Amino acid sequence: KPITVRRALLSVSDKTGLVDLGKALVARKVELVSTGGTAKALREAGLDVKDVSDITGFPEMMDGRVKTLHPMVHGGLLAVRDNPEHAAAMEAHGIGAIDLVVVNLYPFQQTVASGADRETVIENIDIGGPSMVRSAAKNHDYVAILTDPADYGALITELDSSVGATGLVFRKMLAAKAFAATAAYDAAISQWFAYVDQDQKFPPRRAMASKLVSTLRYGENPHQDAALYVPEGPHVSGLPQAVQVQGKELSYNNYNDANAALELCAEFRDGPPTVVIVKHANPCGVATADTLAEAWDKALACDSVSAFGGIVAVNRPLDVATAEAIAKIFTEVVVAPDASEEAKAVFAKKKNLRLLLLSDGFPDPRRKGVNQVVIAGGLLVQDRDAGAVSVADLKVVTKRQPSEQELKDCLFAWTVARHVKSNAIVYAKDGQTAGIGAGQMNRRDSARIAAAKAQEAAETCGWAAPMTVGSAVASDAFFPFADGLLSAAEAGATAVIQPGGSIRDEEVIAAADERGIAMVFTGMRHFRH
Ligand code: 93A
Repeated sequence: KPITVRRALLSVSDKTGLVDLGKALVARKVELVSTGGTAKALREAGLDVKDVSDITGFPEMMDGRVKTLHPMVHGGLLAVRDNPEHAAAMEAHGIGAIDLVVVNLYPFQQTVASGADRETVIENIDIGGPSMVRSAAKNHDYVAILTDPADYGALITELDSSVGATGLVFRKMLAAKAFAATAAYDAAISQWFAYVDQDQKFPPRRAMASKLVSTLRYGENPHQDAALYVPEGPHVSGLPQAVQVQGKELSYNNYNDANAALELCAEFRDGPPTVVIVKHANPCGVATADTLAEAWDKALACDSVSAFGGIVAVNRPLDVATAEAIAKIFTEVVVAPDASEEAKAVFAKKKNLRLLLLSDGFPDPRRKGVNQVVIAGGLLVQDRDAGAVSVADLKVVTKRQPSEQELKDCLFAWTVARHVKSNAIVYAKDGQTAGIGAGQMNRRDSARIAAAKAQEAAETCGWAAPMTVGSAVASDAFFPFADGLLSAAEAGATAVIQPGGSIRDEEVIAAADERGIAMVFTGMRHFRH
């Protein structure tokens, strides 16, 4: 059913596009009714506007808390016009129909994000706005509800294509969007009350409202539909923001891998130049050096086979030398805090390579947050793994103390290992991963794979010995048996970092002592399944 738009109620906090919309409506013979600030803005643009207070017969009162909460407004929004009783009630009380509502709400989320005091936050809980949005959306058979300035253009197109009326399909689409907007708004308010205002901790909150950003070409596989959402609400400030500078549209797997690269690289955000190469959400090479270009060479050396088609993250603005080196192999995505014009020019020749620049740099790797995993019958929610140990927390359990260099290598390997799928074994030497074993069902296999990869790297690079010789090895969880440690010793590792806590710790320590290995316990494990 087309509904001719004769009267519009406008009440907006975000006045973007308001005047243009008002003008377009007036030009189409639509009568405008508005609340205080909105009416003022329209009048200043020379438009004729009626005040809501003239319709309700009440002034806006109580600091604006009560302005549109009135039967003259909600009757005009909710009346089922084809229902004789509703029509009679409108007639009896002189309620005029409202055909179009344009509302956006008090900026609650922005007020919270600005660090405003409690009173200001509470005052920015919009009551009248969501009420109008919900009334109009419920009655979408008759009323069109605009909650997003981005839709103003579409409304005018709609009016012009159906002689000043809106169609049901259009109104239904707007109603769906309107309820999503009020739901997200209320979720933000409820989260603020539950977690910010009360400083509540566990259980981790699940109800993070999210908004659709885009539908993706497909999911992990071409037969799966997929979409990207971003969270809304008071917890989202501080999340990383990236701008895609060039390249094809990001795929589902690209997002997932780029995320893994970003999270690992964030560990080194205050460190020396660092390059992370990720493949299938696991790092296949990580290195720090004096320059990014050098770090790239070292990271690539770890597993140049896997790096093909990889995702790269760097912790410094991308320079031309590094860009040229990266461009030599097929790379899906590069994540960087910035890039020089020359580096961008190098990538510009690679049409498919996606370059993501982080507008606010890398996020705090220890920031609070939640992880969610969907299981067959529900949703598992946990705090993100923000735990960390400092050098002071490490306990040397072997006869031999690690040297300063070994300790450095241990911590580097440990940092990488927490970003590797369990069971994770990482060999490292001189700020460079030597071999990474990921995702095996037993720790000994991960250790063997990591050593085998280091061996392969040595053959590819023409080194006399694999880098595992004289390396440090990290294990994301304790060695349940001595075999994992023995396999590390065989590969030439001289230092071990692991959580400890196995009932066979004594056995593992004895095996290390027998081989002159220095071992430290962290007391904290980093499973990642
Ligand atoms: O304080 S309210 O919850 N009470 C109301 O009756 C009411 N009516 C509209 N907030 C209310 N609004 C909101 O005022 C709208 O959602 C909009 O965000 C804002 C527009 O006010 P103004 O036109 O004065 O700028």
